[in-house]
Amino acid sequence: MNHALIVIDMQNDFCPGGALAVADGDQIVAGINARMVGASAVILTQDWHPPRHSSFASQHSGRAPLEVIDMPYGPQVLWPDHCVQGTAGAQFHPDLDTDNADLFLRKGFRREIDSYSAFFENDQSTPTGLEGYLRSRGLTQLEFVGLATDFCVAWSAMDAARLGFSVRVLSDLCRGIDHDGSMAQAQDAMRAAGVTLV
Ligand code: VGL
Ligand code: ZN
Repeated sequence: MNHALIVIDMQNDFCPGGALAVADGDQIVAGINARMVGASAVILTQDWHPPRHSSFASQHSGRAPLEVIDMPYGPQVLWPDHCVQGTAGAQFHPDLDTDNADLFLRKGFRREIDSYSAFFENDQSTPTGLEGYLRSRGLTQLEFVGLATDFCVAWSAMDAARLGFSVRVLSDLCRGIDHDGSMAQAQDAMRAAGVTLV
């Protein structure tokens, strides 16, 4: 077995009570902890935005969260301020077993560009370095869990498949935002990209 468990954005702001809460986001923590046992590597990602990040609706006058704007790198959904570096909302859910992590990967730290995927920023070309880490450790089979299914999990899983990794998304251990049909769309897109939804 050489599979890596990649846990996407299990942070307070994506859990009930957080700034960008995903329904029942906290319900998957125990299952994710259990899944860490038996993985060859555990990687935890963290959405990690500077204050006044360009994905925040608050930075665009007259715009509200969930509206879509055109950025130089393509369309961008606007979000409430969330996962600001150093804040409580950016911390992992307190019950997440972070002691098992081999690697913490932070993303979305450049003000001018968002990064849903753990592999590339939203221009789909600026790498985060995760691909090199996995390849140099010989990790070819990836399991994705976490938040949110239809954004950061889906974008990460599709990039991984495009890069040639064998990719499974464990749906029971993910929860989605599901805005405007985004959940069904993400599931179709993941399947089309060669991702196995379990
Ligand atoms: C996410 C929206 C904005 C996610 C992160 O983790 O899915 N979604 N930032
Ligand atoms: Zn974000």
